[in-house]
Amino acid sequence: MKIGIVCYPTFGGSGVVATELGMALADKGHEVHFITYNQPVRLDFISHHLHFHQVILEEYPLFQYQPYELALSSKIVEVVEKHELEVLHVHYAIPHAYAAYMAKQMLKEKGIYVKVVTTLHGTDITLVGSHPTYKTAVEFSINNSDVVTSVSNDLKNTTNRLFNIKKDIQVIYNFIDVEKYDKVHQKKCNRIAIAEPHEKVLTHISNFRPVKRVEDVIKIFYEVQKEVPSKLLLVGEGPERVKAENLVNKLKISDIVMFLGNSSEVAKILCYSDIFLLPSQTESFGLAALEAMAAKTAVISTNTGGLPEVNIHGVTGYLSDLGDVQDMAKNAISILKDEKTLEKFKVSAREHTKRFSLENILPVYEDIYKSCYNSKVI
Ligand code: GMT
Repeated sequence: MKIGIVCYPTFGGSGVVATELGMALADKGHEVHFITYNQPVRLDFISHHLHFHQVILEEYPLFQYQPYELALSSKIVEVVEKHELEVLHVHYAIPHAYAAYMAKQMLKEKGIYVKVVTTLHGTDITLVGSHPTYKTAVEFSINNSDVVTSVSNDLKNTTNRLFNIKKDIQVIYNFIDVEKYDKVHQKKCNRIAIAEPHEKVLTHISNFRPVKRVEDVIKIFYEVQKEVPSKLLLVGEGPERVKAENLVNKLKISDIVMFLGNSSEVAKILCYSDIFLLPSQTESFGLAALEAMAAKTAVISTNTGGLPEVNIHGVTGYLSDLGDVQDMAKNAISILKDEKTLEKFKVSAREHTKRFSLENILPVYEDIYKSCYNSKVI
């Protein structure tokens, strides 16, 4: 099929899911067109089936804010028309579902009919989408998508609670290419570059926004390193980075905490890790936790949002109440206290990811595209 993918090109989870999906579809022979403002950061697969169309914004003195939705919807019209796309899959409702709706209407005027699949990812519903500033337009664009999917049952329920949604939302979990992580593990993981053999490695990966509670990550680690010799790897960039650095300095642990910045080598970094920390305020799914589990890493997280659908308490890791740093530290120590327990959690975490494998989830999206394309023109 000929599929257009609209997404954020950044390290955020929705951009990662969209990019991995596009690459997997191209690998299966579909023609995939990414439409976004930059080349997606995780786009590392070269194929003649993959295309990238950049949305360019024009400066004009009158604009305090450049109208991205306008430029995006015009670009969508151009790409759909030129490449005869059969379906558009937009990731993150704001503003992509809205821009896709506008593009669809413009195309209709030209006698071209394209179906729109919208995937809700989390903060487009929970933190931003339901804010009165955006709510009306978000609700409208969800209700006017041909198919709506969400990345967890929790996000589906939250969407139905916060908005007046008139169509069924199909839950399709985030997915993972499990084999990719196995390959990295099979190659020699140069763990000694990060930690001494007797030290454990704890990792956190995020875009360092307040919702991720990076200060809690540091507080949990502070408690853990008192009991278990260990190192903390912090991967990512964002508004909370300076606060995090200040806390590390204040607690005098800067020699055992490493800030690695943004990285597209997540699988390589995770091969060093024993425990992944995700104490988020809310998390619709927690793709970073799934990636960690695929790399045989146990997860210590909060029990918010869709996290209990991914991290199984007492099996793949532990869940705690939001902000309960002491409980999360206690749980991490209980896993790290002996090699047998640690290995048991690591193996279970890796095993559980099979449920979210690319080979299970990809056909679900393909079926949606097919039935969408074959359904009556609207
Ligand atoms: O929270 C992020 O890291 C970014 C955000 C995004 O939309 O880019 O991630 C959301 O989408 C991911 C992919 O579906 C989910 O795995 C994350 O849980 C979700 N983040 C939140 O809900 C906070």
